[in-house]
Amino acid sequence: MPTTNTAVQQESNFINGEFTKNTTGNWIPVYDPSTEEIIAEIPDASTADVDQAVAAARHAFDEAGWPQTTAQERGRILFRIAEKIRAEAPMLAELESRNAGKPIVEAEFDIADAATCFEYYGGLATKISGTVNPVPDNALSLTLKEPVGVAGQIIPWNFPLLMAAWKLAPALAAGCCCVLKPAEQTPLTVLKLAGWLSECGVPPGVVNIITGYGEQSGAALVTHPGVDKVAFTGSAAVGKIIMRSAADSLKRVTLELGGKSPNIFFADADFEAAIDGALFGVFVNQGEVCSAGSRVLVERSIYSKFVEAMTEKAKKIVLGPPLDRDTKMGPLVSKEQFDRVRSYQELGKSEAKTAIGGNRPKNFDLGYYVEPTIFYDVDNSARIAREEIFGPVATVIPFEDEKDALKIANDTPFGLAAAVWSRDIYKALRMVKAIRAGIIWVNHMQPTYVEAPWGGYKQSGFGRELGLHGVDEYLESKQVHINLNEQPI
Ligand code: TXE
Repeated sequence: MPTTNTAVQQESNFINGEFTKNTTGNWIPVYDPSTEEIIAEIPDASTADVDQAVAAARHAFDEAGWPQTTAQERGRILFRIAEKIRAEAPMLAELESRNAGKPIVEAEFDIADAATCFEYYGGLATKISGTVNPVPDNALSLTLKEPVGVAGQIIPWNFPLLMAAWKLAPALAAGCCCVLKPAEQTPLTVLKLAGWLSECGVPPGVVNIITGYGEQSGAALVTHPGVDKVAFTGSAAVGKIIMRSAADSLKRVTLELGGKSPNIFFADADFEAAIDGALFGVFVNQGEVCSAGSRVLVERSIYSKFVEAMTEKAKKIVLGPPLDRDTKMGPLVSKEQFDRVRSYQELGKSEAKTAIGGNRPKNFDLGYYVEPTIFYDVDNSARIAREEIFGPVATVIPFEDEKDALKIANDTPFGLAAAVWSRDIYKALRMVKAIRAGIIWVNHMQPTYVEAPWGGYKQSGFGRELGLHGVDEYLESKQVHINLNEQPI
């Protein structure tokens, strides 16, 4: 592992409104996964750095008056952040594409979505209000909504700036202060954002960014007594660790974890749209999507034709450099992810039949590229159908009828998302009601709107991001009872 390479941009933690010196002297390399080159280095933040960031956030929350700013002021700050992201969108999209390996066209969507997220919560800041409770006595009973305090936020590498927006925007709207740890693989765009916060009006300490590994700085954030709430997006394995360690100080925890989402195709669905939906559902963003439709359930009567059509269209997916506008699929984010997905591709060959893919693509000796892969005749009990692969690997499973489809769809430890494709609205809605998942699309897969809640059932976690629910997760409810009798009892 390289240490200090002066040819490479060295980034910093962002604490109390300033980029700080690397206190440990240890650097983590950040890669361009399409060339395997190091493009930057970030500090391997220590627990002392985390202490400093939490202290800054606590000061901003407890003493410097961030929660007391008016909702209008917080809203205006969020609007300014949205505008700044829009103004810098071409640069941010290029940086995101380069660092995460995602096709530039998809990175442009993500950056636009990040701006929209800040804008949405900017608007919502002035709509957060409490309630009057209909108590029976001669009294006025109120529920006040108050910010939960300092939020520790840990995000993954698949949508780097967008995930930061999903965490920061509702927290700031609610009046919370934040210490956010980006994934060690993809810290660059959120650090750019940090550099603009002051000009957008964010006071020092309200947002702090700590770079570093999960086991060190991430874990320190979760156990820190100065943190009131932890919001995490990542693997189910780390979600479980976080829940256990947050228990000691009984922190509020929200978890958005993995999935093995069923994308269900009935014979009466529009066939062409279905094929596109199946491919997009599992291959967008190289399949590095928590809601990926990685289990493709197909009704037996169209099964062979479906696998054939999916395979033919998959052959046309253009793999290439993420910055090339013709590229439809870039490399996976890291060597670790490449090795993980490659091992599932090999496992799949022994568990099912291969329609296409299963290897590293020819002519790609450099970069963490893998072939888009379709396994079929997969049994739902196979590991490739049960474990999250987080790469472009589809497992196609036949079903007999509605009852069978439902049984297979729900036979998973996860419950993040699902999609149902059918022209029969009665059947589609019966499925919608019976599937145990937090997000269900009908005749579509993957559209995500900031206005609608996002989160999972079962081992896909709990709590909701986005929409009105997203801000609720950063609020406490305070009950106030006012006696209206002039002679107190
Ligand atoms: O995730 P991790 P990884 C799934 C997906 C993928 C697998 C592994 O299946 O193949 O997870 O990816 C921080 N305390 N998802 O290893 O480790 C870490 O630094 C505190 C699904 O990258 O969960 C990073 O910031 N923090 C997922 C974040 O957690 C810790 C998106 C995610 O890393 C920590 C990503 C610890 N002990 C992966 N250990 C989704 N739901 O979208 C790590 N981290």
